[in-house]
Amino acid sequence: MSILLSARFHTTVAKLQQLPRTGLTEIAFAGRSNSGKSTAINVLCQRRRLAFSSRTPGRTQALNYFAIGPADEPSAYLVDTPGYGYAVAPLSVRSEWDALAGRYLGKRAELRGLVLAIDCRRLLTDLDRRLIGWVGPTMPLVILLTKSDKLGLTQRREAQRNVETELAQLRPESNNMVITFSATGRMGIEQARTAIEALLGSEQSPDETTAPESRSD
Ligand SMILES: Nc1nc2c(ncn2[C@@H]2O[C@H](COP(=O)(O)OP(=O)(O)OP(=O)(O)O)[C@@H](O)[C@H]2O)c(=O)[nH]1
Ligand SMILES: [Mg+2]
Repeated sequence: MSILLSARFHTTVAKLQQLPRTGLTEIAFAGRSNSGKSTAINVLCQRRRLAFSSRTPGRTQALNYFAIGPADEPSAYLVDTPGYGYAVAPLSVRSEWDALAGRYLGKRAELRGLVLAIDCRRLLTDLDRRLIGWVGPTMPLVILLTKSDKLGLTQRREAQRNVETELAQLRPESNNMVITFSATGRMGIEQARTAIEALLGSEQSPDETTAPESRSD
């Protein structure tokens, strides 16, 4: 069973000073407004309304933390971040994004991976490229090509190839994963869970675990 199924709401953070001080690993979900971040969290965690999804862009304005792992002792957090690029958002909202989500994504030491939601019909936009640059070349990145139910098979493959090619240019040194994903069409869900579990370091089953003395690192 995926550890993501243990997810439950933990806290909402509206200011950087409120960030948890537990030191636990965090995996952030980011992307343009309306790209399907909150919906992806819900389907990956198999919970209907864990993260709030909405037709109204800009719905998520704070960082929402979800704890995973044993109920009495969380082992990590998934963090839903506010979307960017909502064209008609007032300037004050945009600078709030920089002050909270932007600084969180660029500076948080606990952040061990970024799940980037990209609408498969829009592909990478300048704001996405800026975010990828902002988190740096060593941040593990999983891209979900969301809403893939909106495209036919040939277009889905094209979209995937397009984004993979661009990522190989943007981050040639890094291991980039691109997943054709759809919450409503139930595509790529297991693949995304496995990728996120790998980011959390929980992918190993006990019999695959290397004995500490035989580790090379
Ligand atoms: N067809 C289709 N629609 C989807 C899918 N995933 C999300 N949506 C729709 O896209 C809209 C936005 O989804 P959200 O999950 O709220 O997007 P978000 O990225 O969290 O948006 P913000 O919080 O505003 O940044 C909603 O109307 C969803 O129902 C999908 O896989 N397929
Ligand atoms: Mg959202």
